[in-house]
Amino acid sequence: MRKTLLAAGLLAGLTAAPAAAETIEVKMLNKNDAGDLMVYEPASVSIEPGDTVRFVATAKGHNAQSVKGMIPEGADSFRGGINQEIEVTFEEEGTYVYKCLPHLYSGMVGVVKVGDASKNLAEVRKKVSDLPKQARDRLKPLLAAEGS
Ligand SMILES: [Cu+2]
Repeated sequence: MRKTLLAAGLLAGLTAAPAAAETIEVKMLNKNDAGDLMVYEPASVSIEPGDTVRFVATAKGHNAQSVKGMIPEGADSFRGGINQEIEVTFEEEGTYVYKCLPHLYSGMVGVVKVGDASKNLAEVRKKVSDLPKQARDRLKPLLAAEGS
């Protein structure tokens, strides 16, 4: 009897537990298969709070760092060094824009959408105009998908 209760309790605990956190890889590339230069691949990822993105230095000379004013309020900024593989765990829901510092003018930007990405999307879109043209051109379609 005691054993049965214990097993039932364990089972209830398991079903109530949130899905295990995942780690998603984003490659830093000089060129992707489509021929685009200085890109993150994939350029946009959708994850859940608590998930981690690993920025992989597949090609040399790149980094990944959050763009000021283009992450949710209260979220931690992040900054990897050049050629540094970093792992960032995203806790706050919303849209995060990040860049490669040496290649921002070549449009090397990416987006991480965490949970309800629409939360700060309006604020993020307002800041797009502050970026260089090639970064704006890359970002606009990435930020358009949310439909709000
Ligand atoms: Cu780069």
